[in-house]
Amino acid sequence: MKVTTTEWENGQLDPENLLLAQLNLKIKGYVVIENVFGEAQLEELKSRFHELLSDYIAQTDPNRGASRYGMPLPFEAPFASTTLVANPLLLQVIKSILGDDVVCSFFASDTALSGSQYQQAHSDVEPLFPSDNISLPPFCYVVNIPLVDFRPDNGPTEIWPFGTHLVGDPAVIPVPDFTRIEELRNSPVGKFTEEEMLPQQVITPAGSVVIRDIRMWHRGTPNRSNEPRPMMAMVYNRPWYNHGVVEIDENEFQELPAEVKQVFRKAVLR
Ligand SMILES: O=C(O)CCC(=O)C(=O)O
Repeated sequence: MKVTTTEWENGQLDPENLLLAQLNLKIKGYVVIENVFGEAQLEELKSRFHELLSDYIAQTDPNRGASRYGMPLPFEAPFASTTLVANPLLLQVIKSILGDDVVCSFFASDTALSGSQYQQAHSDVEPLFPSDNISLPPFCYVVNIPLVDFRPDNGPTEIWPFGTHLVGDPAVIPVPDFTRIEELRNSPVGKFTEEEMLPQQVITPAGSVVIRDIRMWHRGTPNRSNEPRPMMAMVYNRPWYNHGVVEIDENEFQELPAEVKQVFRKAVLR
């Protein structure tokens, strides 16, 4: 969906667009909001990101499948800007479903390098009540920010927006185990996701924001270009749920604007 200039200036979606975002999230399990970040901010993010990624690759083996890296991000400039981590529009949408007391519990990135292959379809989380097999209301959203355009050739994320986020059956939900990708792709659920219920590619320009229910089935796809395909990954959840830990320098935390402190109030200060 596109945001109007007035909505940007007000830092609020108008009621109709807010409802549209909510319908997408609740029913399809995701929404894409375009043009959230501009060229100048993206250049700054990309330049620091590539420095960090080179260092990380030098010290770490691929950890999300071959030629694929999940890399934590430091909570500092340019990543920790208020427009990014407590963006009023994004928070308006997320809080309208998860409540005003949301917490950000994960601050990282996913990069598909040239030569990366398909992951298996997976939910990022196990069901909360595995023995009850029930469909629960939303409790956690992933916010992905593509730092380059997502094109068919450079490994865009694929999603299964057909209510997969509402499946509560642990026997069916595909797990995020990247040491057994081919085995899981060849399992009955893997075959179902690739042969019976075809996924959709998320094709969207750099600077868009993809908000997705953390339970929605998705996967990384092959990057056939010569450039890395990086995206930031943040997780916002209801306060009783945690997806990870965000670490923030204590002095830096004290300087943060109130709205950022509020969302990162559960961060570990060091
Ligand atoms: O990088 C992507 O497009 C998706 C990656 C992913 O889903 C994962 O590593 O869990």
